[in-house]
Amino acid sequence: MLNFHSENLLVHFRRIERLKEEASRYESLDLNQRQLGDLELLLNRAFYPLIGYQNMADYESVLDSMRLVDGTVWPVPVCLDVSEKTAAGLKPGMHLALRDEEGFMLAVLNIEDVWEADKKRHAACVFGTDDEHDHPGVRKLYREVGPFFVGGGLEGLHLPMHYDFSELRTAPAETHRVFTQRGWRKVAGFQTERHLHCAHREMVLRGAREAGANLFIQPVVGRAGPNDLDHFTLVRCYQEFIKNFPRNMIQLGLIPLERRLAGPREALWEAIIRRNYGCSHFMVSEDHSDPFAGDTRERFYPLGAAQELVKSFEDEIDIRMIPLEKMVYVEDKAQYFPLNKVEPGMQVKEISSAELKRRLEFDLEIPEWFSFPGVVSELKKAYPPRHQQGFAVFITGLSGAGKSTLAKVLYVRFMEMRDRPVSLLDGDIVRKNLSSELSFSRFHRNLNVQRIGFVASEITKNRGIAICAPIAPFEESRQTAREMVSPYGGFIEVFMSTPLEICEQRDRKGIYAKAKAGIIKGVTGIDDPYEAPVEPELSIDTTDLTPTEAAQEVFLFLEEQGYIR
Ligand code: PPS
Repeated sequence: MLNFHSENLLVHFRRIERLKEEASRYESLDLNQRQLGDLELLLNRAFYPLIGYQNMADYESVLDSMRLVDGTVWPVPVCLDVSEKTAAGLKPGMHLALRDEEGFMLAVLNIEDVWEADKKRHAACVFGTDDEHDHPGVRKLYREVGPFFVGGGLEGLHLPMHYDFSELRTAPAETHRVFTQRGWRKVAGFQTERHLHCAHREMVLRGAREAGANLFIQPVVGRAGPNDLDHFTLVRCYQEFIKNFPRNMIQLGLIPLERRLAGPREALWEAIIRRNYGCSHFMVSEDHSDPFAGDTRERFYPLGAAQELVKSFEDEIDIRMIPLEKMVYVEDKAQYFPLNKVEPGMQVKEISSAELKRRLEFDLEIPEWFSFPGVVSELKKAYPPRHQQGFAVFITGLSGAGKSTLAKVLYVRFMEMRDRPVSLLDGDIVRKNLSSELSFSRFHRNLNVQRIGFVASEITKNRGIAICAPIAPFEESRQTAREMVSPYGGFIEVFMSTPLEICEQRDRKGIYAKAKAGIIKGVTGIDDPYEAPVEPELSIDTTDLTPTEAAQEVFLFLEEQGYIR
């Protein structure tokens, strides 16, 4: 059990002042989000009994036997990873100041070992394969984790700071206190990172009741980044979810754990961590921490292996395993049943997450047997129906193909509708304001289109309409723009396919004449390429179309797709 004399690894304030003074002579490292999660769990003692990053001997022992050198069960390495360059400047006996992304010093690492990791061996031991194509956890280890590891004890100055949901980010010492205050002798920990609905309520309630335990729902969440829309929605949904339980039997807490997806080993590790938070039981599903859990692919680890491993260590790690059973809704009984108790002839109903998303997008019914009104209302706020989402109309084509004219007609018509804010990012406007220093080289054109994509994605995120009308001659940057906008709303690529001869005849700005006279070089369509879009949502040739007719094609498409009504 947690030793309350060391409920965290933070040092006394006089020692903090001393360390701050000395830190100017230390090497320094800014931790990324993944590393900050590990540091927080070391400092707040969720990783008890670790008092710092594992040294080489403990690391090797963890790989080989799932134990520290002293015999304590510990199945997953916790080391600080650094680049080759950083490692070259570090030696045993030195101190390393660990800082957050803003450079604020959080801890000092007293270095014991620095070594180059044998990642293949690491992967084979922890994940059961060294092939990155087989396992996303291995891919992450190879690609995102630094090649050198550093081990040593920690002196903490501050816990990493959080500005969102801070009241839910309870440390182990606090959860111990809460459980004791409430008189909870038995507490079952439940870890999740998904949206939770009625089936999950039935599943965790059933597990907790069988063990006679209260519930500690502890979702895994990272630090909120600027583009992290879903993180806020998830936590709001959890807050709504727990309202549907009997009173005084459920507690919600967030944990900044960077999951490795190491299947059974990870389940055992997570059980140890929950014990440190004060849980007496931990709920384990048959595919717990499997990299392919929750999708349609075959699981990487044998079903039930995680439950068996945790069960076999129950006494030693001092926490009981509760096997979780998948629950399904049986329509004729109007009730949830464990999957293995469903009899032939029973009508089972399910809604996949893809189907749920579709229903949200098209504003369709989400039945009460599936989810709770509070959860659905939070989801609706985050995933509004298409007619309330933002979108970008991205018009691309040669100079003179009719982009600006179409953009202007769309602009006034959207303004007339008055249901969403509208921004016009015409090629000329952008070139004057956002990209005034750029030339027409391939690199600069791509950069220009990328900037337009960024602005359009911000507008879309805030549920506005962005009308973009650059030439955008290259597929690569059009694709980048699509990727930036799509997470937040629709991206409608409109290819103005008006032939070059027609554009040349129009030549309103005279650029084709100048190009032919050799006054300007690198004009798109003349001596610079235009790559036609591969799969645009719409192709419009304005040779024989009026601007109103061209706009009507766009409106029909938007209506059909549900963006306007
Ligand atoms: S790009 O390729 O998307 O970055 O171009 P864009 O920002 O849309 O700018 C196109 C307008 O700039 C004028 N212009 C040129 N176009 C093409 N090639 C060269 N070399 C060039 N030099 C200046 C041109 O008038 C474009 O305006 P539109 O409205 O498209 O006719």
